[in-house]
Amino acid sequence: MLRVDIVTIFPDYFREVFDYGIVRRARAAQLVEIKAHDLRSWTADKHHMVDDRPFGGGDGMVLKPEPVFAAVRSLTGVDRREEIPADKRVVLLSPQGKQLTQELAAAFAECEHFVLICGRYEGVDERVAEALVTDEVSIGDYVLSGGEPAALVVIDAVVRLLPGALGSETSATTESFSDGLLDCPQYTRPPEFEGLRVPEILLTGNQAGIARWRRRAAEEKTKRNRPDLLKN
Ligand code: 6GU
Repeated sequence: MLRVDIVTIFPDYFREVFDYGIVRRARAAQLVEIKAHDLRSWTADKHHMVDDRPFGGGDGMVLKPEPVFAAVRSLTGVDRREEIPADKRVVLLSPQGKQLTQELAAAFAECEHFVLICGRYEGVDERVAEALVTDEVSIGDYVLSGGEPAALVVIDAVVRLLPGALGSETSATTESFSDGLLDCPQYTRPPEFEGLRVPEILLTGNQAGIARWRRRAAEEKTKRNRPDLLKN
């Protein structure tokens, strides 16, 4: 069973999002346990302060290190990166992180416990990245107001890779990027909709012809939408 702990100033944000689809099924089957924790519960002062003004000046507030270190200590038993066992990951979600890939999601899916710390866009005291976390992760080159939506993305990408999570669907679903191409286009009934026809070859039952068409269509779509995947 994979254990996932989310550390956030908005625990209620996660109230229902894990109650749908594959993630819901994986939780019901006890493949994963997901809990969202309020960062403020690890504050010691009476105002439950989680952020403060940046040293050196500037706009915005920065998440303080003490509650974040205390959260990781209480959830993992340790509060230094070097002491975190190989089967655990402590992840800081921030736009400064390395970008999430299918490969990284697969590595996360192999661990037994991971902690996701949701940053705020203004910043997190850098000592968290320097000394506490095993991975600093971004989900792409755009700015979110906080790490919470990124945590959802990471969890979805990881949970569907857990053995048994996809049920009857084939594990080939993980392979969209493994051959370096996007998935081929798919069609279903009706064969004609408002004058828009399904490619004729798909209606023939000619499996070899269909396989050739799919390969070509995947290559064309990749060239059009993701030419960067073809350049290497
Ligand atoms: Cl993980 N956090 C924020 N705030 N923005 C992001 C992101 C994360 N990944 C992409 N943009």
